[in-house]
Amino acid sequence: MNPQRTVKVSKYLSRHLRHRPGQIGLTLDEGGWVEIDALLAAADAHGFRITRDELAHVVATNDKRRFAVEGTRIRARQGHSVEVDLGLAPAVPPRYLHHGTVTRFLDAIRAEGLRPMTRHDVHLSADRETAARVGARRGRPVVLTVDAGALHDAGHVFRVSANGVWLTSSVPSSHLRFPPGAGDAT
Ligand code: HQG
Repeated sequence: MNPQRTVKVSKYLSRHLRHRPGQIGLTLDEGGWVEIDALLAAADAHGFRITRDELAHVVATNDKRRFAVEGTRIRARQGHSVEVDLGLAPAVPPRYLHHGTVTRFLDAIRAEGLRPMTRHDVHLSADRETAARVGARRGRPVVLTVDAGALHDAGHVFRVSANGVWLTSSVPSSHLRFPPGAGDAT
């Protein structure tokens, strides 16, 4: 399977398992699961044929382990905009977590903290390198440090997805550290 095809299938799966299942007539259950047969049939019926081997390859080799298969079902591990309950237990975060963003969002983030925007949760990374990669999707990355230990002590709930993404509902500006000079450049 060539790399472009792998990315294309992965994006298609992300789109319909996280954001727009209804667009191809799929319904996710409350945990975000769908039968693999139903997914493949729905994709086929909407002009995007995925073979069973391709699906297995994408699930197994995905760089961020975005998809989970259990028995005959599949779901996205995180990143949903549709309402799902991933059933993740609250977890104690490390003292610091990291969030990658870009300069143009900093004024808003300083004013209102990190908000989940179109997703369920704010996504945080345990290491700066991963956060930098997340920010770099939009431009030159700016990595913010989140005082996760203090937030947790203050009663904020954190969860960690099976592929190591930390999730929380919001991060107030008071618990964010901005790199020196961030926001001064364009
Ligand atoms: C920003 C990808 C203005 C936030 C990645 C981010 C990640 C604000 C954008 C995962 C804001 C939301 C998540 C505020 C936050 N005002 N902007 N108050 N608060 N923002 O894509 O964290 O490939 O929803 O900084 O690798 O960038 O999908 O979140 O720039 O793991 O598996 O609003 O998505 O993974 O963007 O990325 P996103 P994210 P996948």
